[in-house]
Amino acid sequence: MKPLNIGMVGYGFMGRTHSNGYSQANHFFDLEYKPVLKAVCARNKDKAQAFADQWGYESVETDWRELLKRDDIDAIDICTPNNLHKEIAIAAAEAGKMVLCEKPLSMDTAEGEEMVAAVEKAGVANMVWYNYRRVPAVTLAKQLIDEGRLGRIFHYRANFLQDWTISEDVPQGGEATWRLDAEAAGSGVTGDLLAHCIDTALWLNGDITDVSAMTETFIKQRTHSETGETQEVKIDDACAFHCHFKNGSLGLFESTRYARGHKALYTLEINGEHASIRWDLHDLHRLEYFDHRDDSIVRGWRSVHISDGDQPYMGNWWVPGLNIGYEHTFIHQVADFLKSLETGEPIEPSFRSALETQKVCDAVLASAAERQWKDV
Ligand code: SOE
Repeated sequence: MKPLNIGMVGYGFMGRTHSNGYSQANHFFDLEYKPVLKAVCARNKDKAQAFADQWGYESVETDWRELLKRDDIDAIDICTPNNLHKEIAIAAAEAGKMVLCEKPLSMDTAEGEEMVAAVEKAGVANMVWYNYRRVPAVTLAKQLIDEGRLGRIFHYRANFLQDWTISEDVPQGGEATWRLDAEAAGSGVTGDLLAHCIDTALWLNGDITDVSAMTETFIKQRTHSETGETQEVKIDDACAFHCHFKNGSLGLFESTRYARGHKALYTLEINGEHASIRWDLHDLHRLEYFDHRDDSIVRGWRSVHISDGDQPYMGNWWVPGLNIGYEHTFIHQVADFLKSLETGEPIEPSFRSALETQKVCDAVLASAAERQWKDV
């Protein structure tokens, strides 16, 4: 087996999902390459060491520039807040490292363009962790659409609903709540949550041509967790937009962190001429499917339990009838990445594809700010 030496920058929630992916992929997938957890890098040495001990990283760095200088690192995995993606990704590409970047690719399109240029100029393998493409039910949805089972698509609808920032006591900034700080995150739910919905939509239903959006910031001031100062909140707490797809269908998207009762409810529904598809992250191993061509006396929504060996990824897991979950999407992404190194076929989403999501996010935010339709 060929080793693939990983240097990971950051060790938060995503650091754990990725590390688990690296540790598990070769147990379940037949692959030539095997990730080796070489180094984890974070400013706080004690915390980085504790993370390294827990997940089996061989060493620790406290400066990502030192990590890039190391000859024993093949791939840099960026799990930092969004404002650091660009600098690290470009330097990593220039150092000849493969670059795996957490979503969203960048703070905005301009940054994303520089990142795409850097990885393409360096000719290094690259990908962005839009993991929901690799939920087996979502991958199956892609297969059904590509087979033409839905026919002409009329509607694409997606939501990503959470409720963890309703209290005004939730601070902004710092390690745990950087997603509320515009300086670190770039935007709020648009870049954090709708970016997932947009990535899946572009993959399943093609390009978005123009958007009309509204955003709201419900809590205007929060305490900064590091400085203790009360500061204006500059992120979008909620965002809704509608849009046209290039294929003529209409899109409707909503995301908020103020939907009491919903923790991470990502849902999507696609309505076509012959059939419709519905999926829900809280029940992620099911794909709902309605086919109008069924015999009318038994026609209705089917809830397909995705656990059989002929459904995407499932042949690599347990036995039919047994579910897998959220963490498996990252294992799939690692397995697909390693396979892409083997075959030379680039993995998706690449930086270039993720840039398309960034363009839609920028158009959405501009549309909301200017109260106007915006072309993507
Ligand atoms: C935010 O709460 C978050 O963790 C996102 O950052 C992730 O991308 C999403 O998958 C789950 O929610």
